[in-house]
Amino acid sequence: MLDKLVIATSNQHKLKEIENIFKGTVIKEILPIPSDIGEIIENGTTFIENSLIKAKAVYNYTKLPSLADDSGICVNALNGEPGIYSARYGGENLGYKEKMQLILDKLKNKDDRSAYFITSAVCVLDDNYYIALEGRVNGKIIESPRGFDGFGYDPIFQPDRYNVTYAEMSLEEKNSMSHRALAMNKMKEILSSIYRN
Ligand code: ITT
Repeated sequence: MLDKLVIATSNQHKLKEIENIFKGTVIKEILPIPSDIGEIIENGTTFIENSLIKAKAVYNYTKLPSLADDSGICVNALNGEPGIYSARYGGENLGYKEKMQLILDKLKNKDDRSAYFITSAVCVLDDNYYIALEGRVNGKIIESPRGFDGFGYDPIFQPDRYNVTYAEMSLEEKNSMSHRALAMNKMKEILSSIYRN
């Protein structure tokens, strides 16, 4: 058993999705990020670098195994934008309705609306050991937002082989196939094999 795992995110939606995936596994207790940790500067140039920065910062502060998630949406016709800048796209203070509109405006007159969501997950276990992996789901940007569940860019993203957006799925449905679920389920398997006894 792993006694405690800190989820190194200040995004409550992500925390909820991750808790839902890890409940009832080899992890006894899931802890949120300490409220007094201060700002963690995500100045990496890739998703993996940023999740390592977050997981290491929380591990160094708590000295407990820490799991971070850096994720985003990448639109192929926009050269992968917003990508690692998904949370800051169009400016930190711009709401998600406006951020989504920005993408929709930039895609006007473009034939290729393909996009993907990616999660890079890093779990720092101790001073010498971390696990890093990714989950990715391909799909497309629809013409206008649909659905009210989820968060962020969920209302404009429709995964391949589905006719609903992420925001039209329940938490359980999104967690059965999302980029975050793919990454976190792999992480769950690895942690289970390490901490089985
Ligand atoms: P932490 O860094 O504290 O984990 P954050 O929200 O800043 O929280 P990221 O740096 O990974 O997280 O930024 C990811 C952004 O990408 C996030 O704010 C959303 O806008 C978007 N995003 C990530 N996963 C998403 C999902 O499942 N559905 C919709 N949007 C998502």
